[in-house]
Amino acid sequence: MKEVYFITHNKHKYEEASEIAKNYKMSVEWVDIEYEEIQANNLEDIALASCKNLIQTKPELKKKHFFVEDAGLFIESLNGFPGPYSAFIFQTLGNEGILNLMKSEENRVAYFKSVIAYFANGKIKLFVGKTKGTIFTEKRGVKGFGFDPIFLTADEGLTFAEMSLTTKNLYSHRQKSLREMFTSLTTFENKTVSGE
Ligand code: ITT
Repeated sequence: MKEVYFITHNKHKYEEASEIAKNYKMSVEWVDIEYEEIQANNLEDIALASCKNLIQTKPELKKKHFFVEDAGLFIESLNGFPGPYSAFIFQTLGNEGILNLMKSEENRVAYFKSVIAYFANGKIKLFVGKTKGTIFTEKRGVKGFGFDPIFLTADEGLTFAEMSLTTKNLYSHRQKSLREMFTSLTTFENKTVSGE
């Protein structure tokens, strides 16, 4: 069984990835270490910079296969806000703050996006996943994390927070980028960016 390291502070993300990995006969090891996360206006630049920062500051990782992931919630009527600022906005405004901003808004369309930067054999590859839904009018459900209680999926009519991890893993943005990554691990040569 091939092992890849997932460098994240977020245990929920690791648990989602770990379950998906089993379908590909792979295993994910959780590594919770500090690294510099830049602020930028797209998730691709953030994930790539985090990956490069780790390679530079933790040279021992150069011998490993590892990935970082950056995700965000993009709300159409707010011109894509909070998007790449999702972590800060979740900490400051929280779900209540987003619901307040959306109080009299009829267009509730939103999507979650996940970008993985995967490093192996001196190269970095990006994998992207997106899931469309709407911002519900109140919080519903207690599972998951972050904006899960206010994100209603188009497919199931449930918020992510009302879904088990297994069901969220059928619909989420993250399972899409993870599946892309696990699928491509055997053909790791296209669309690479230098890791140096
Ligand atoms: P890392 O250590 O991996 O960066 P994080 O929790 O800080 O973990 P991100 O920066 O990728 O994760 O995510 C930004 C915010 O977006 C995060 O704080 C959540 O509030 C929200 N978010 C990301 N993915 C989510 C998901 O699957 N469900 C709900 N909210 C999510």
